[in-house]
Amino acid sequence: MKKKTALITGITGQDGSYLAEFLLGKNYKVFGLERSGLAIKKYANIQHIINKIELTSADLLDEGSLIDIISTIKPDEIYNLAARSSVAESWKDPVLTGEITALGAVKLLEAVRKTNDKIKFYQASSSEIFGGSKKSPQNEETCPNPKSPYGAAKLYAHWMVKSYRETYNMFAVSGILFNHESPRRGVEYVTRKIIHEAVKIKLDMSEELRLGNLEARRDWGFAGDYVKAMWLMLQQEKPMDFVIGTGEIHSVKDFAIETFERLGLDWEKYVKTDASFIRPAETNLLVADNTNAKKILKWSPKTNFKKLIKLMIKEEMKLLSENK
Ligand code: NDP
Ligand code: GDR
Repeated sequence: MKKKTALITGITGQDGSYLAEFLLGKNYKVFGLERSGLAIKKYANIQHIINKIELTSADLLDEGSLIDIISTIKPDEIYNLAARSSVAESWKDPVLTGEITALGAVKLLEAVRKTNDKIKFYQASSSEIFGGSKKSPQNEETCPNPKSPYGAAKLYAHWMVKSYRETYNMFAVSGILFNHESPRRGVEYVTRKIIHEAVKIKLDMSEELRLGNLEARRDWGFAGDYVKAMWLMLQQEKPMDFVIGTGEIHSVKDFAIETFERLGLDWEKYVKTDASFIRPAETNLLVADNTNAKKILKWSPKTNFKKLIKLMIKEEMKLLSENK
């Protein structure tokens, strides 16, 4: 059977690296789109597979460069994971967030439509599109109501995917993913920040951890589990959007307590609140109703809250001990 070819945008990020690994395991030829013009290459997440994938440079904002790449590579599937992915940062730079996270997705959709509209297209949508939702848990029928520039940008892309699917009959779908974490998560996100700082404290490399809203709650899963759901969505007969999450919520405080306890530390001694990490707006209660994913995709999360923290601590220990 002919090898399938996939193009992943955002391959250097957390999800891109896990998805590339997963697709290599399925015998795909994997191409990764990296940002053109970057002075410093950010290959930490893909270093271990760099010889098995092909990287190609393009600008998500330059439709012509996307058309060139798609015409050359001729992918069967495209996974659009590239985005300015920080909700907190999106308040500081709403215009750039809109350009990359919203318009970037549409430029890619247009490039697909103009080159080969039979390519299957996955869009990394987000629970942030439900930020202001009055109803919880959220599923595929929940009315979107974003509460941040990032959420609004993701909703624009999400809606365009739906429009292209319905208007041009394209196999274009959005995975509405709730928070998913891993040792490859950027340290600007709260789970990795807690793990990173707590392990530094354990190793006498730091003395405190400063956090924003400790009462904020999230539905946290493991990124390694979630990339399988992305792939499954493109293997269905009919293109459909899916909500992907664990259906369980925990607070930032719960996450910190579990992390510090596991390290044998008293969290109250080290965790301080810092108003500079508090956002202009918080989301309402975001928790996934993953019924459709379980029933139709036969997908369910394998890694629970405690297991996630355990695996993140283990990797952080390794990383920081080596660099001590
Ligand atoms: P990351 O922030 O780890 O990765 C984002 C990727 O996008 C990086 O590879 C980055 O490249 C790339 N990128 C950013 N700007 C551009 C640009 N202008 N042109 C090309 N590439 C660009 O995010 P995650 O892996 O965590 O998330 C993947 C996707 O899923 C994102 O779209 C995110 O918004 C979405 N999402 C994530 C969730 C999560 O909990 N992780 C939940 C729901 C949705 P570089 O390395 O050069 O910076
Ligand atoms: P989120 O993730 O905004 O949900 O976006 P993040 O980890 O940044 O925040 C989660 C919650 O923690 C609270 N919080 C803090 N957050 C950060 N970053 N730093 C802190 O010090 C801190 N203290 C408390 C926040 O207020 C928030 O409530 C992520 C991204 O991956 C998006 O791309 C993705 O779409 C969504 O998850 C689903």
